[in-house]
Amino acid sequence: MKIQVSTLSFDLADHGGPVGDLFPQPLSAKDWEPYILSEAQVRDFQENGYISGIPLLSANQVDVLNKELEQLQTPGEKEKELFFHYESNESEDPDKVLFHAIGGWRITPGFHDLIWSPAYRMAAYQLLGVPFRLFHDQLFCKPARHGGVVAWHQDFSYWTFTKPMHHLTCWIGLDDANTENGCLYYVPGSHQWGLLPITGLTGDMDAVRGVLSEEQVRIFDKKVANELPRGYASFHHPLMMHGSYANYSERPRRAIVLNAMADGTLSNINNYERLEALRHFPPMPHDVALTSRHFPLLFKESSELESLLRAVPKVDAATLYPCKYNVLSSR
Ligand SMILES: O=C(O)CCC(=O)C(=O)O
Ligand SMILES: [Fe+2]
Repeated sequence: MKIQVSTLSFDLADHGGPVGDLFPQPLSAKDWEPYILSEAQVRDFQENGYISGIPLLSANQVDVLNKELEQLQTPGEKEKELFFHYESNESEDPDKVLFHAIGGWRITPGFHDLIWSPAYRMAAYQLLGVPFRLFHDQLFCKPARHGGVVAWHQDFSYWTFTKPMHHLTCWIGLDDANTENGCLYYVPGSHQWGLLPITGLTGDMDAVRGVLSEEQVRIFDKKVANELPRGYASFHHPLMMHGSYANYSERPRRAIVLNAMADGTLSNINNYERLEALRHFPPMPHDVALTSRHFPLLFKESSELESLLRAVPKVDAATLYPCKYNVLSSR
């Protein structure tokens, strides 16, 4: 990958834009058009809480990222300090492995520039409905044969150190993912269940059932497998119920996840009980907007894009991201 910036910072968070040419950037409003989600896709997201089958990476981009992933899985001491979270094996099952790391975008150029992917940015803008920032990225990698689970959860249950709830997750496959190698599953419509408590991420797959109503358990059984070819993505709502089973297959199942938040999202850290989990995160003073270089602005409504943005289908943000979760998260 060609690096455009003459001197690269060791911490790529110092660069508030792409540092290479892996993700060519639109030069005019017209160049954004191929990435616009249809009216029907936006409606599906609003109704079901997720959409899938979005092409995001070319074969070459996947190869570059998988190469860089090798570096992220064997980082030097100094590189490791840049991660907000790093577990080479977070699985609670001693016979399984789940690599989980947050902050890879600060370390290698490909993962850094991925957050600037135009396909990602246009879709995320339409599904959030407003200008947004990177919240953080997450690598979830399951090796062949003994890859661990990611238990059923809602992302926002882990994110109540921010407010209000106006976030979006993008899951991107770095391998073909299907039911054999531990693809993600969704429960359509579960984004309307309200905020549920944390029941664990890497232990008992089904722990969340203990906090669901009978009706929810019934709907839960209508889960759908999010099978995707590598380079394709799904997007889900911060209250969407999702999880992935073990990988017993002969293939790895690697994924990079991008989490975005509306520009103007505030820290709610004084109301957060799991401060230990944030010990490597940047300072986030309570009630102050998260605007530092660790949370780069990825999409703004510039004058150049104005007429295009008026025309693109967008979610009804007030319905989809109701402010009551602001109150709930301050309990
Ligand atoms: O990759 C997985 O299995 C889990 C991903 C996840 O929890 C997410 O995308 O929010
Ligand atoms: Fe998640």
